[in-house]
Order: sequence, then C-alpha cells, then structure tokens
Amino acid sequence: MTLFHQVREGEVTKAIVGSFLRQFEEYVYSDVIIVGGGPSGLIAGRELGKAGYKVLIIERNNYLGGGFWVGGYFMNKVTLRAPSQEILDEVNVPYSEASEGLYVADAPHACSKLIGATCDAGVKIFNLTLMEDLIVREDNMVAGLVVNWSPIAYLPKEVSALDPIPLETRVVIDATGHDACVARKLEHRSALKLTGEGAMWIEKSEEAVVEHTGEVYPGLIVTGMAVATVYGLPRMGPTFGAMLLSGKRAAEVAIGILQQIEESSVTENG
Ligand code: 48F
Repeated sequence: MTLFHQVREGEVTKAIVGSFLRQFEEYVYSDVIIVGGGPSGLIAGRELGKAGYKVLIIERNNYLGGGFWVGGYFMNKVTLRAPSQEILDEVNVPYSEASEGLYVADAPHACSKLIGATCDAGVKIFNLTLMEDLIVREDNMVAGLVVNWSPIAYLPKEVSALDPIPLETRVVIDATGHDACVARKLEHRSALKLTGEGAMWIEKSEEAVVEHTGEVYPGLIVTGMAVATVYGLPRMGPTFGAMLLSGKRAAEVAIGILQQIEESSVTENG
C-alpha cells in the first residue's frame, strides 16, 4: 500500500501536453487579449472574466504581478489612496491606514490575492509569451496579436530563427506598464504618437491615468502606466490605486466595444 496513487511518468507528460494543447487551441480565438499581467492587466482581466467574456492574458515573464509584488525599493509594501482600497476589500486583502486616506498592504499578499481572483474569474494565462506584433486588418481595426516564446528574445540570432504565431481576438488591452509595448508597435508604423511619461507627481498622475484610460486606436485600449507613456502624464511610483481603477475602466471600455461589435454583427446578419 502506497500513500499516492500509482501513475507512470509518461502519463504525467501526457496530462500536461494534452491539457496545454487543448487550452492553447481554444484561445487561438478570444474576446479580449490583455498584454501584461501587472496590476492593471490583472484587474481588467478579472472584471471582463466576471462579465462572462473569454479573456487571455499574455505575460512575458514566468510569473504574474509585474510591479505589484514588491512595491517600492524592495520593501514589499504597496500603498493605495482612497477610494481604491475598496478593490482590496473586494479581493480580501488586509491593509492598514498609514495616514488619512492612505493605505498600506503587504505586496505579496495583495498580489497573490489579485492573481487568484483573476484566475477565479476564468481568465487564462499564457506566460513566458512575448507580444511581438499586432494583427491589423484593412479597416484599421486591431484584430489580434503576434506572439512568440519569450526566452527566444534572449537567445543569439544564430540559434533563434523562430517564427512567431498569430492569435485572433476582438479587443487588445495594452497593460505592459512603462514600456507601452503594444502602442509602441503602432508608433513604429506612424499610426500613433507616444509622448513618453513625465516626472513623478503622484497627486496629478493617478487622476490623469484613470481619466485617460481608453481606446487609443480602433480595437486597442491602454491601461495602467502605459497610459502615462502614451499621453505624457507624470509617473507615480509605488502607489497602485490608479493601476487598479484604470484596469477597471479599461474593462468597461472593452465591454462597450464588444457590445458594439455584437450589435453591428446582429444588424449585418439581419
Ligand atoms: O509594469 P506593470 O506592473 O504594469 P502596470 O499594470 O503597473 C505599473 C506598476 O507596477 C508600477 C507603477 C505604478 O504604481 O509605476 O510600475 O501598468 O506590469 C506590466 C507587465 O507587462 C509585461 C511585464 O513583464 C509586466 O509583468 N510585459 C511587458 N511587455 C510585454 C509584457 C510584452 N511585450 N509581452 C508580454 N508581456
């Protein structure tokens, strides 16, 4: 009698390969792809998943969370200004009030709860996956992404001649943080002009990032610090309320676009 059920090594591999390939094939088509699994991307995914949409997060690292794991200066604490602590309540993260309207939470606790809540909402994750390019159709509408296995970017060219693959979707959300990688791709083709983020000014930047969160190109929404890079807004450092509220707003905008697409396809099909 053994403690664990007897399973051969090959069965373990088959379980992984079969499950991975089924999911990969299913997510070749989705409603929304979010590029970047930091705080803004995770909360946008959670909201869209809760609303019943088929959502995929593409993350180049093998872990999710982006800058939300460590907060500022390796001190493992994150701060949020009122009213954004209400989102911590929604995902059951404990916090304390540091001064009036300023809250502090343990970053690993907040980040792991947010990741869990996003997965609980049905969002699927392709990690170690790098967004390389966009699919844009003749009507100038973003229609998907071109992705590759991310370690390929760190290999010398002589051994890394590996073509990427396309994934189709209806809406893309750029949640890649300070780099604004998705919007940057459109800038390279002169389809968009990015201003570059400004110096730190917490009071101004949080409001402005949430306010400017939205569609920057047909089918492409920016959220989180990518918004600051696109519109030249001040950076904000280790305070995360705007990331969470911007992610929520990005989800609302995406739902509006998806509803419009559904309405126009009903009209076209009579
Ligand atoms: O940087 P990140 O946490 O972005 P965010 O959600 O939040 C910003 C804050 O963490 C902080 C701040 C404000 O408080 O200043 O920096 O806007 O997460 C971005 C994620 O995107 C991934 C990256 O690995 C990170 O996890 N990412 C970036 N480029 C790509 C990507 C790419 N080309 N393909 C896939 N993932």
